[in-house]
Amino acid sequence: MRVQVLTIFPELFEPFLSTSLIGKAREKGLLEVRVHDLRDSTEDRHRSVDDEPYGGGGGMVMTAPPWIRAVRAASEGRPAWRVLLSPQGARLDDAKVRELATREDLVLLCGRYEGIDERVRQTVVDEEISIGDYVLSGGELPAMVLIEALSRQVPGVVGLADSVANDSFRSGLLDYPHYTRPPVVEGLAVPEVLTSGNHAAILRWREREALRATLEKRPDLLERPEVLGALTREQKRVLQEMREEVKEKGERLLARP
Ligand code: 4GX
Repeated sequence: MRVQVLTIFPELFEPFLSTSLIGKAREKGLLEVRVHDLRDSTEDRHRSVDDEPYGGGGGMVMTAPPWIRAVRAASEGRPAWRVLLSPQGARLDDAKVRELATREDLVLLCGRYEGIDERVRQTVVDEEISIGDYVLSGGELPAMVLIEALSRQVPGVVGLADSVANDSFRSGLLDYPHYTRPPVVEGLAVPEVLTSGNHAAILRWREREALRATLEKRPDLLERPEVLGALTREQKRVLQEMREEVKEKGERLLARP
């Protein structure tokens, strides 16, 4: 997969792209990332990329011509899927990451200031994506979030052990709790089953705890048809049991004099 990034701050990407999983994926040739300085697509002496908004108001707006030139140059030869990072976009989630990861060529547009001239979106953008409902100062961090999530879906980037662990999100449930040495931390012991050596029991415990974590932290996930549909009869039984437990606990608290 090839990802190209358009930004006025290319230097923000260097350490991110050379570190850990992404650095290795690039070395192995599994992932190609090219970062372009938008200013290289300007044609004036000052290499300017912004101007005052028509209609007035505070702040500056990024001008269309450098963006349009930069996107066209990046898509030349190999047609790419062009993504604008912005708070106006559709929210990024696991399904969208998997869908984007099937594309051979991506171009990510990282805007700054109050935004980009609307005609850029109209002419050279295929899709607008947001990483969440909060306002950042630029699309660079969202682009890095997207690249990191995408790289994990490229075959060979994440090791086998990790990918199996990651499958717990694939089921639509949250992950189960993890423990490592030392055996006691602040008086809290490791759940005994994890040191029992009974692998079937460990598997059952993890499945249960994944359900419990989801019910307690993200009950909304358990309302999604695709998540409910993937639960086994046993998981549905356990879930019902946990819901009754929670309900009884609530009733006991309410009945307290
Ligand atoms: N998820 N921002 C982009 C400038 C901008 C505005 C409009 C293009 C169009 C953000 C987010 C985000 C702040 C990045 C505004 N560029 N991007 N920037 N949340 O907040 O993606």
